[in-house]
Amino acid sequence: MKDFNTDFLHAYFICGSQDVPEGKTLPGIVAEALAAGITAFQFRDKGSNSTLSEAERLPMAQKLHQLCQTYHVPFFIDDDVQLAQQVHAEGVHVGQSDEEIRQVIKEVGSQMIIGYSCSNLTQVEQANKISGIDYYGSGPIYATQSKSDADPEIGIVGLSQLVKNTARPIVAIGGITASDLEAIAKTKAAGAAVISLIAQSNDIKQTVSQMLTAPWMKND
Ligand code: TZP
Ligand code: MG
Repeated sequence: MKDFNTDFLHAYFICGSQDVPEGKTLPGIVAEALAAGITAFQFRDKGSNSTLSEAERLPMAQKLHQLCQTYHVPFFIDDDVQLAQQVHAEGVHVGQSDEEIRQVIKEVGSQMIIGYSCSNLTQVEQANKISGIDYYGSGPIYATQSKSDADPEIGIVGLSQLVKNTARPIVAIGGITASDLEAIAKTKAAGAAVISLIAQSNDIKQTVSQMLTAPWMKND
């Protein structure tokens, strides 16, 4: 059975081999982030800068899932429902152009947490009509270096508009830095999802602590 809690979205770390700075390893960064207290992890390995082959992706996903289990932190797979099933991930996150969301819900919605990217108001309103989605990822708040085909930035104003019209918790994503967290929390978004803020941090413990202590809404 799936177990979803909005608090999972407070400090949501996304990372794949393409995001790892020189001198670090993917399991090393994930272990550091977990020890620092991240509340969810998503394995998102893609693009021309990925250093993993198809064959290496499965054992890496298994290893990262095991690490997450040690910390009782939910493990998500980006896009790849089959890989998520193979490693018994707690969740899967799909975009608008990935496998059709209704199909994903049919296949794994009873076992896995379902995240869905909704970049703008039209997409949120459409998604609100579909049952079985647990949370939405917003459109990029700011410019991002971590996704080459990112949708247009929506800013804090755009995020507020999505939050006001959503039927589900929304995690903010895209170019988020520590100084943005307070404004993001004030929109009543459920949390922040980041790649570079953690992957490129010189002090992961402090970065994650800033994410955890942003004034997120109390969920009780
Ligand atoms: N989806 C929208 S923006 C983005 C994804 C996966 C990348 C976020 O990375 P960063 O480094 O936190 O901007
Ligand atoms: Mg995707």
